[in-house]
Amino acid sequence: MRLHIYEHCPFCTRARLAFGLKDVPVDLSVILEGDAETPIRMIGKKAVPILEKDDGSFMGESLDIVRFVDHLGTPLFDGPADPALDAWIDDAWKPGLKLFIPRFTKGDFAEMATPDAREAYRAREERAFGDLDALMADTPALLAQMQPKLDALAPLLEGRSAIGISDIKLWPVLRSLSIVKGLTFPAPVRAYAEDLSVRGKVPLLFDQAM
Ligand SMILES: N[C@@H](CCC(=O)N[C@@H](CS)C(=O)NCC(=O)O)C(=O)O
Repeated sequence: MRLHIYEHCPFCTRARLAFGLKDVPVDLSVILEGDAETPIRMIGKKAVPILEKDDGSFMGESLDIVRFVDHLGTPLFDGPADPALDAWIDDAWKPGLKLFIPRFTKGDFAEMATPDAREAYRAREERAFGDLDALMADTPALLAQMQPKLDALAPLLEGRSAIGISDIKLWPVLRSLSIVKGLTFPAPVRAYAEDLSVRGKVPLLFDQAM
């Protein structure tokens, strides 16, 4: 099987994490930003992740892919969602985007391997979020908004070992936030993020924090 992704994409990260946690081998293939033809040929629209199955068929939608890989063995993610974690994600998603999206446009990701691809991504995000330089300039206010949310997540993750569908949604948000310099991950949040990175075989982004 082959998973077509952008490396920065939190939805792609859900699928990558599921494959890693399930220990199901999958080849990764990065689509260049600006290449609409490849995803449209596969699923009829420009969106990733896309799973290319061994029978040559394609599947889009991150949570459909997660469900598919989960059911290849004993399901891990079929249990009830964690309402507290889901509420945290809902609360943190929008301010989080404002912090990590402008940084993604400057990051070291294979889908931006050419200047044209990077510009295609920057232009796509600018259409969605407006002036990205203005968002970067707003960093102090956005950090002040996000830090208490990360602090409030700590007690929810303290000693958490069970893995379910809420973790598949939460961890990619934390991975995305790990590119943001100036945010402090409280110890239990950092430990959770590192643990799932190892178990899920997806790197965090602390090494390119900006
Ligand atoms: N509901 C979709 C959302 C996927 C999504 O929005 N992916 C983004 C990348 S992070 C995308 O492909 N955007 C369209 C584009 O590249 O133009 C899913 O969960 O798979």
